[in-house]
Amino acid sequence: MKKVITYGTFDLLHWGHINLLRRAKELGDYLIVGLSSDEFNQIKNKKSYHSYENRKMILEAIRYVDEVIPEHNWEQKIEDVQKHNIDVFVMGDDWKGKFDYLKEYCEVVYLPRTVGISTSKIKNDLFSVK
Ligand code: C2G
Repeated sequence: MKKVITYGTFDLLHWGHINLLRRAKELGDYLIVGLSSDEFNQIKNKKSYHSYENRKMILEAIRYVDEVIPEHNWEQKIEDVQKHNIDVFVMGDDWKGKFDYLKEYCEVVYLPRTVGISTSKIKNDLFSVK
């Protein structure tokens, strides 16, 4: 079984996230998502609208996602890759190059980001709606 992992906050889930998850799953048979905890979001300087538990519930309802694990820090990826016997690590290409150190442990794939949608765009567009 070819195992894939990806990480993120996945708040205000949108079609760009789904595009990423779909393509990540196409690279293997089993997709794990390392979901940023509420505390780690603070370290990432990201405020998520939905709590970790609710973001986890939403992700677990997606057909492409097989398992959700917590992402607590920047340093856990090597351990996660080894512990879960990961074959492929996937991220959107806004992270291109940032996780190349994982090439020692698994394949590293950066997929093109979906243009035209982002959580911050959703927030900005909603905020400007009168
Ligand atoms: N993404 C995408 N297209 C978009 C928006 C997001 O492909 N229009 C991808 C991102 O590149 C990322 C994933 O969807 O691979 C999740 O996005 P975020 O929740 O914004 O993830 P981020 O905050 O970048 O966290 O350790 C890694 C970090 O946890 C990544």
